[in-house]
Amino acid sequence: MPWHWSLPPGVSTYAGQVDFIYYLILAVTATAFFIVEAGLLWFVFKYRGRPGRKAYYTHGSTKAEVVWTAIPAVTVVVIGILSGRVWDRVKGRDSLPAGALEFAVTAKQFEWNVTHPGQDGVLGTDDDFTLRNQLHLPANRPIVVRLRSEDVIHSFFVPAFRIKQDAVPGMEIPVWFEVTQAGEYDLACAELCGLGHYRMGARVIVHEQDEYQRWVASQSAAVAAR
Ligand SMILES: [Cu+2]
Repeated sequence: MPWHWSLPPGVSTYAGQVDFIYYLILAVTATAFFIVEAGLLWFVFKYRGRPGRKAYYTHGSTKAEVVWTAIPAVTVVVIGILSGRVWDRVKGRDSLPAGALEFAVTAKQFEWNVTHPGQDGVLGTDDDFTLRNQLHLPANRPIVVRLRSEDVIHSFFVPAFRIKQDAVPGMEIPVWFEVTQAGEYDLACAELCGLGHYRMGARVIVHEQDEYQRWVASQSAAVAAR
């Protein structure tokens, strides 16, 4: 992928909301950064050492303290409320969409094993098949990934979908997303999990719906022939 300053294009239904929070926080922190640095430089200049100037002691200003406490407090509460809504949609207790197509993803040092639901679209049946480092799914349909780990903590991260979730040994953690655009995307491990962490990547191949059906049929035929 070509290198960019900005985020990779977001291709999930909630990518826009996640990006809004990201850019809002970036704008707030960038504004604070430039104001603080400008103030610092101004004070360094204004109160520089000059002949005959004596040190001056002050107990500060209650008014200034109230202002510089209130503004960040209000800002943090507003960001908290706005991001809470996005969090609820993406990771909330009841956020899993009904009728989603389910996949089982098991992480281990240093690969992703993806069990696809097969032609019946149901996980845990005979026509399921497992691929290493490949996740094939249809666009414009809610997807649930049931995430597990066989050894240490890993993290399922698809930047283009704006989703990241730890895979924790002993737990099955569901993750949902819906992709709006067919294409190939990177799945990376986002939790330092050992010496091979850097190469723990996989491809997510998002098909159009009818193309996905054809692809599953061809895979199932291959499984049946074995
Ligand atoms: Cu890992």
